[in-house]
Amino acid sequence: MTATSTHMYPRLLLTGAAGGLGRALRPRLTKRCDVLRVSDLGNLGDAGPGEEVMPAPLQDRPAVFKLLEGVDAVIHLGGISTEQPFDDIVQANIIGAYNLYEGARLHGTRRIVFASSNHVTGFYRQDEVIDATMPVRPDGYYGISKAFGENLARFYFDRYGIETVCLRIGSSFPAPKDRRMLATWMSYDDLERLVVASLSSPVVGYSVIYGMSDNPHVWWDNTPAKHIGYRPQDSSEPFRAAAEAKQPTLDLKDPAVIYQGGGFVKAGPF
Ligand code: NAI
Ligand code: 15L
Repeated sequence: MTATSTHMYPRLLLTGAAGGLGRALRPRLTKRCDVLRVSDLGNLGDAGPGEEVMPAPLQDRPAVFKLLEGVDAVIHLGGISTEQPFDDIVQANIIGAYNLYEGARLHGTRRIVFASSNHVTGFYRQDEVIDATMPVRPDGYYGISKAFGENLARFYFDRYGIETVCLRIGSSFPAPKDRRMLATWMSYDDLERLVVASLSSPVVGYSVIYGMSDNPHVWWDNTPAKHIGYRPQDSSEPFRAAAEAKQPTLDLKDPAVIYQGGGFVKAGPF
């Protein structure tokens, strides 16, 4: 917090601001800082009150360094969000993450909230409950790129003291799309709660937390991340009947039903 601002992080950077989660968070985050700098490859529209619009491809190092100038904290959502050919993933998610952390180091950014993914551990089974202290089991190149981002965050904390909360987001959409998402779903309101908790928790160091609502059956135990203070208030339960009607039976031999990563475990080859 500065002498002239009431916000802990006066200037926030939101990458991936033109995407699904970026569009949901943008109006919510403008209220929580003096200036919200929004960035993406896609159409960001005009800058609203308290906003700066700075388009940038994440793989463009000079552009990303510029993006970090004067930034106190980052919500890093930008990048490829599904399983895709490795060469594309490398540019956006691996080189892009390096550029972001290096820019943060150069410009003194203090905290990063990194949109990781449940696909970092997608090859655990749906009949087991895991927590973030267990070894990663990525379910594709996308999951591997998120595991790289988490390791990069760990390194930038250990060496440079830049704090990160890695959000292993489950499925954040307006509603669960299938029966798997009854376990993995996170509402946009809970996403906002999770991001706000990740920014405002006094000491996070390097932390990893699964992003899900208060769903009745879940595969992830967030006990190791209690210090973040995330309290989900929504649940997938009201969507259960519709999801079961859409998908009345499950093929228990289908890898998408066996593993937590769902369809991602069998995506490709490209
Ligand atoms: P999205 O695909 O709608 O948004 C990602 C944004 O990143 C897009 O607007 C895209 O233009 C931008 N982008 C892609 N490549 C870029 C590049 N090279 N340079 C600059 N910008 C680039 O994805 P969504 O759903 O909004 O997810 C946001 C973040 O959260 C992603 O990192 C995703 O991997 C992660 N996540 C999302 C989940 C969800 O359920 N929505 C679940 C788990 C993780
Ligand atoms: C993700 O990481 C993806 O970004 C998102 O599109 C969803 O498919 C989600 O995981 C999921 O696992 O449902």
